[in-house]
Order: sequence, then C-alpha cells, then structure tokens
Amino acid sequence: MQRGVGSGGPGGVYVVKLGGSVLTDKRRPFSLRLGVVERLAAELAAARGRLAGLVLGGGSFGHYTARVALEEARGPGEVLGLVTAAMMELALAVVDVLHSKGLYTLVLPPHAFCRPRGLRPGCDWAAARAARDVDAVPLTYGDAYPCSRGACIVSGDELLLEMACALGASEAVYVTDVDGLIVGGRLVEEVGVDELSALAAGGRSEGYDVTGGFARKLEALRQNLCPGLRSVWIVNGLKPGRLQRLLEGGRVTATRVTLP
Ligand code: IP8
Repeated sequence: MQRGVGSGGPGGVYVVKLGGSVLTDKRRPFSLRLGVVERLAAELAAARGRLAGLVLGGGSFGHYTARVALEEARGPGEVLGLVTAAMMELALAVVDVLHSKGLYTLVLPPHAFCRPRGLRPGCDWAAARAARDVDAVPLTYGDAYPCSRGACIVSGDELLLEMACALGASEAVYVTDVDGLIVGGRLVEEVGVDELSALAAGGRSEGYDVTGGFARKLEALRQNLCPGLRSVWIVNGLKPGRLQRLLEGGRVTATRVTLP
C-alpha cells in the first residue's frame, strides 16, 4: 500500500531535476513529451517561490545521441558537437515552455561553466546565484564536455546535488517516471542515505541511457552532499499535481532520502 509522506516543510528551498524519462519518450529519438512538460512547467510556476534551480536529464536527446555516436565510433569532436547540440535543443524546447508559463530561466550549459572530476561537476555557480538575484531560475542539464578521453558526460544527477549545495537549497528533487524507490513491490517512503545501498541493489533504466544505474546515482549522492541539504526526494512527474504538492509542502506519494 502506498501512503503520502511528509514534505520538506515550510520554508524548504528546492532544486529540481526533471528526468529524461519524464521530459521525453526514451524509446523514441528526439521525442519531447510536450503535454507533460507543459503541465510540469505550470506546477513549477505555481510553486515558484520555493524553486531555486532546475536541472534537465538527457532522455532521448542526449542519451540517444551519445549512444549512437559511440556505437558508430564517431571521433571525439563529433561526439562532443552532436551531444552538446542535442542537449541545447532539449533545453531550449523546455525553456520555451517554462517561459510560456511565466517562469523565466537563465540557461547554463555545463560544457561552458563546469570542470567535472569523476562524479563531482566542479561548476562555477556564480552566474546561477546572480540569476536568482534578478528573479530568474538558473537552469542546467546533463551534458557532454571535452576531457582527456575526448568527450565525457556529466549527468544531471550530480549537477542537481552540486547546484542545490551551491544555491543553499535544503531539498533536492528527482522527478522521475516512478513513484519513488520501490523495494519488494512497496514504496519506501523515507530512508536514510546510509541505508540506501542495502535496500536497493538494482534500479531500472529504460531506453537509451549512458549514465543510468542505481549504484552510480548513489555514489553521486554520497560525493556531492553538503551540510545544508536536508533531503533528496524521488517523485513521479507523470502523476499530475505531485511535484507541485511536494514543492508547496503538502503530503505526497514519494520517497524521501534523509541526509545526515
Ligand atoms: O540524463 C545525461 O544526463 P542525465 C546527459 O541526467 C547526456 O544522466 C548528454 C547523455
């Protein structure tokens, strides 16, 4: 049975990652789920006061392009060019919708302001802070960047956490296509970060996905925590109203990962 769980509480400040499985149909290349994006944009706009930043996953734009480019053994410059262009295309499509709802963003492409090392994005968040000062929401996304191997990928998973820490957010939210962390057919409503690896040995990822896997996500979480961040949420963005309720501090079906 699934029950609602608590919220980040009054005064919670949120940074939200809209996962690629929600924004796009991951089984079909370059397919934006426009209806879903419009609804989520409206939910985010309604809870604007609590929203410090946004991150997008790659979905059938970035992951598809990276997978095909790697399968076809394209040169690193071509991979870099194709993947960064695909992600800009996704970002601009989503930003168009956000702006149509009155939620104005400053787009920060990671290849231009981050220097990732392993699972730590190493971004310079000064422009993100400045955007907030003028009431624009900083928006970044999973991306490709030049690295010693040629082209590497930085996932929105770790960008979300680093951004949350840099902007002083108390809550980080993964908006996915599942209700939360499901173990043995049941929703885990609340779990401490240290109990996570014992609880979830697997984790699924459909379609084209070059950064998936629960173990990687968990490691990204461990490596990017900071004292001000209280919880990390997993919420289903395909269920209308859940994201908005979470941001507004209401009770909602989701998993809350509590942080030390
Ligand atoms: O979907 C990956 O970002 P993610 C982005 O957040 C690319 O893991 C370019 C594949």
